[in-house]
Amino acid sequence: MQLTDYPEWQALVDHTQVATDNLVTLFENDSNRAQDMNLQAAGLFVDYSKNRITAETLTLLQDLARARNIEAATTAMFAGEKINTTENRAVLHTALRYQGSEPIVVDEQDVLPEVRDVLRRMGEFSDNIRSGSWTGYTGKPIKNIINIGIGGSDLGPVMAYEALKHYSDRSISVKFVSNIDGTHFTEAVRELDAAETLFIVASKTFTTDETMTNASSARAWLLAALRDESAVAKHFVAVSTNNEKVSEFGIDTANMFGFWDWVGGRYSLCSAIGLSVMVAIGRDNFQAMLEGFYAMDEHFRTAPIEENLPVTLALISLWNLNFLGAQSEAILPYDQYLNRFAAYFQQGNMESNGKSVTKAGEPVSYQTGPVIWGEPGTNGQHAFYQLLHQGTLLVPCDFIGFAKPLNELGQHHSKLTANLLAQTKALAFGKTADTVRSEGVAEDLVAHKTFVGNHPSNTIIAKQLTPQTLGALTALYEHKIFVQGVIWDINSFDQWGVELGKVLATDIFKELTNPGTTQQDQSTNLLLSKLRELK
Ligand code: G6Q
Repeated sequence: MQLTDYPEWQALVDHTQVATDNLVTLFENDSNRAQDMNLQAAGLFVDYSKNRITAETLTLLQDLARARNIEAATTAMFAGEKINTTENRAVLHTALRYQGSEPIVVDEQDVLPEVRDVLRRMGEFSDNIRSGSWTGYTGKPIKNIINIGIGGSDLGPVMAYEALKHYSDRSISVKFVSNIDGTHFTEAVRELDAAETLFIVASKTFTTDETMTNASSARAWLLAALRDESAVAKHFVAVSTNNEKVSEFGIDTANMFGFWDWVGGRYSLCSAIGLSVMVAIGRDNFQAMLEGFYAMDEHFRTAPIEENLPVTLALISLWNLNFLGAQSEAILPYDQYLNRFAAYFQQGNMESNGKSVTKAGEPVSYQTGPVIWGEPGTNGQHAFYQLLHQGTLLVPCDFIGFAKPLNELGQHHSKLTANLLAQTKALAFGKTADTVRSEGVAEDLVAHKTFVGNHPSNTIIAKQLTPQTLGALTALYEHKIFVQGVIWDINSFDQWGVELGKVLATDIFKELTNPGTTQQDQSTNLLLSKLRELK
């Protein structure tokens, strides 16, 4: 049965027709609304009262979640069942941060001993780099780490490195090279001494063209400076599941950190893919981050649907997307350190839930994953918030803020927080034409200065941005994506949609480097000839 044929879905359709109340009215009619519409877990407090929902909306959404067996699906994921059906793989990123003592079995084998062994080796490696006991080919300690990876092997480490920079060792610079554009690599190494630089080549498959191309250029750059093949072993380590390819590249597998096919790229931050982050912040802080993830995992796994934070945020988001017509969601962290958080979940969400067939391969008849975007506050306020307040699109927003700043500086933090709260308030409650008029605004400007309000948002607050908080926050969004995927009956853990472009690029590359050897379409031919002409 298609999701839209479920009576629980129909009940929500009917409810949409009656639930026309505006946020102003919803708050006026219920003085306990804010008190009733919040949840806390793993150090995060979430106010979801500024959504166009009532208690009944939530109940109907929870009924839908139950009808889609969300609890059984969650149990299956945590138990290592092969829920990634198109690739026949378990989905066990939760095992990477599991702090308990029960075994987690995949293909009749407990995965935890290996998980913990890799973490221990990562810890030793990080200690050695940070203490200077790992030296480069010329005997100098390593001062620069460059992570070469893309997609899931880049965005997570970048996000977490930026988020936890406050906790990092500033005597080591950490950079990330992902783009196949040679500019990315060239600019990253521009002022670096090869003798002090170590490359972490992070690639699950060790076949990704961007990463292999950048890694080859890194090798050539290093050898141009150090002029001895044996230097590679002191300046390259690999994070991968592919021993053979790592050896082929010339990296000693003793310097390889493994992970497993049950770790999806965009869910791999807690695996060895996080090695650059561990080097930057040290093993204890990395462990604290894992504990934060685990705290949210445990909440998600055990809390009843009504009190479950990832489930609640997933359901409210689903309401906005499937019933109120939203097509995107903005993630707006009011913390400069979270400047890559929205970009991280742009991949996390869009690659997971940007699907249009069900698990059985049937076309869906409802909207699935939204466009995810966002920038840290307050920058966005001077850029795109105009559209949020007065545009024609409905864009639900998540605001994220902290009670205590990591960098105390005059009144900056109070001003930052005031802006966060002011934006959620302005979006929800707006400003009526009458109020504008009462301020003496000329009649021809009244419409321009009116804010209709009624824009939904969640506000997520924590005490301070710590490794634990980041872990909990990240797991919250991961599980939100999972819940929506289950309800939409799609496979959130494959990404076939990225394949076609890769194949076509290989063919076009041939044409670019060897004209006349392939058949292209008219438009591509014209663009190729224009590019040749302009070269
Ligand atoms: C993420 C995707 C994708 C992947 C990259 C890099 O879930 O699978 O973003 O992480 O394509 O792949 P490799 O790690 O294999 O280089």
